[in-house]
Amino acid sequence: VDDAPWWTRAVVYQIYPRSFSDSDGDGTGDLRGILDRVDHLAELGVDVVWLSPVYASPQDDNGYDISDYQDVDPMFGTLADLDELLAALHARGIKLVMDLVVNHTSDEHPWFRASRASRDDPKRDWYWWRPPRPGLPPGGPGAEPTNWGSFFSGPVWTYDEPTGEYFLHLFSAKQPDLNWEKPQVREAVYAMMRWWLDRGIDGFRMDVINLISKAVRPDGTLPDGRGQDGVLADGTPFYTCGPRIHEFLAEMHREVFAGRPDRLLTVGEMPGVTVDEAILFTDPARAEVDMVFQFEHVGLDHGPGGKFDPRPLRLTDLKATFGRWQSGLAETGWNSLYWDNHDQPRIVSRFGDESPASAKALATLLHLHRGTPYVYQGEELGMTSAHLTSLDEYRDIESLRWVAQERAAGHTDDERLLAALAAMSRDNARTPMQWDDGPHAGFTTGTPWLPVNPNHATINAAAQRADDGSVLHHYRRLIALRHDDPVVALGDFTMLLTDDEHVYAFTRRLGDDVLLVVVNVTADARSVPLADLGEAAAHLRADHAVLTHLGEPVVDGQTLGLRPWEAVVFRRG
Ligand code: ISL
Repeated sequence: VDDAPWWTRAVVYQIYPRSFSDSDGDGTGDLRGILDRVDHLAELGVDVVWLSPVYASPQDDNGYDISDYQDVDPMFGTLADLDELLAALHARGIKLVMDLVVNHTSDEHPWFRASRASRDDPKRDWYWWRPPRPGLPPGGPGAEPTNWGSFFSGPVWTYDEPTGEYFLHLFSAKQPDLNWEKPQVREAVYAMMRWWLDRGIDGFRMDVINLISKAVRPDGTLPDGRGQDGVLADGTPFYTCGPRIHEFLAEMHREVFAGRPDRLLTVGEMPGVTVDEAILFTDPARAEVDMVFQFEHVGLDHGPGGKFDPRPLRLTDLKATFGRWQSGLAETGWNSLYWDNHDQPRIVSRFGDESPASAKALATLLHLHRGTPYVYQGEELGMTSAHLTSLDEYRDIESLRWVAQERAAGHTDDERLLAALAAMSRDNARTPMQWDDGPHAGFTTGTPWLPVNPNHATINAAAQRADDGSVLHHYRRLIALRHDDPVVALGDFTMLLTDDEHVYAFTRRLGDDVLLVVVNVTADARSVPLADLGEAAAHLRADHAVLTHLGEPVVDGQTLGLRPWEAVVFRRG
């Protein structure tokens, strides 16, 4: 227990800077805005801040398209502001982890400008340039080097007329993929990372880092995906945890992290990662990354048509998924735990019913698992999805390009498009942070870049700070529990009630210490026979509760009664 890494007891808070706090009234959040709010983070008790990108960027994908890795975009401030923020966080005992976006750069990065300039430029093969498919007019339909579809709709290839070749972009055409096969690319990335660590930052959240190794054939070609002619195919099998991914991450660790103090944190964002791969990525003996973000639980409500074809969550699917990740990483490796981030609709609108009780129930469920919890700005208030009422209000490139694609395919029913975006768009999580009930929720004195949710009248930080029963104070208690209670950080995990569609229950055990966690994931009252909760519930009494949010638990010797959205953590007596 004593030699477990510090991050097994830590909670990370994600800041999406454009939506957090605006200091200068231009409607977009900035670094000095964050500086004004550091006490909110200290009061919540988080150990680490993960800051989404603030680097120089054309903002095609809100900063995930970087044109200078070693400068701050003027819309967010300056490097001096960032140094000041780092010092202010460190003064409160909070670490700062930066976003690392190196699967791709912006097309306006000097590396890509050089690469694009001519076929003989020394940086030409820092990116993936390929000739058109033979026999078809270059730039025309079907002439792309492979048939892969992009994460943001359309093909992953864009034709560049002046040099007569296509370049690869898994995301937007303004986010060309770097060629990690090239040692000079890797060295340039590692040098940049060392520069940031030398500046005093405490680690990296690595954007889509499991997509950097592409399954290139010895002759330099990339394989087609299986699919019908004329329809874009799924290219993910050819770059998800690709052939050299472990080699690249081990090399990065050697070149960047080895020999540095163990205060650092690395977390790899990994769409499509499996438990078996995650064991390899997070095995400390392999020295790759500390933990990964997996995506299985945030795909459980995707329908056959993908994320914009949502279906209701089945609680048993969530149990099967989380249960598999908990047991898979029990012996080797480590989990990260998250509901919300800047790419996901808000959990209270998605798996909850937007009530404060549902926010607290879902928070308790997640935070009592084994792993490092991540809290996304506003989640600690129970902030809801955006409820935008018109397609014109959306700003997210993924949403806009999906709408354009649907319309091009003749699907012009705006009501249907709006309903899909209202459920799943990334903008749901990007509305401004709700600080108070004043104009624009205290986020800005100007016009916010994305509308403030009108429910800031009731859901806001100022009101919740003053209310000990608020969602905010519940998150504060969950974070404190992880700090103070070794069984929360390190105890074994056992899932209970695996077939129950309404109640989520599990135990955590460390030596003789046992916690029993029971969560009613519905808006109806429920009751659970104590016998179904196993040995941990044998002598259960209401006063064994260590965390509640709806009053004293209802235990009668035979059953545990659960109020709507009630979550209780008991310690075995
Ligand atoms: O939200 C998604 C699209 O459905 C995800 O596939 C998302 O694109 C994926 O999680 C990768 O996300 C990260 O890289 C993207 C960026 O747009 C996201 O904001 C970032 O979190 C490209 O850099």
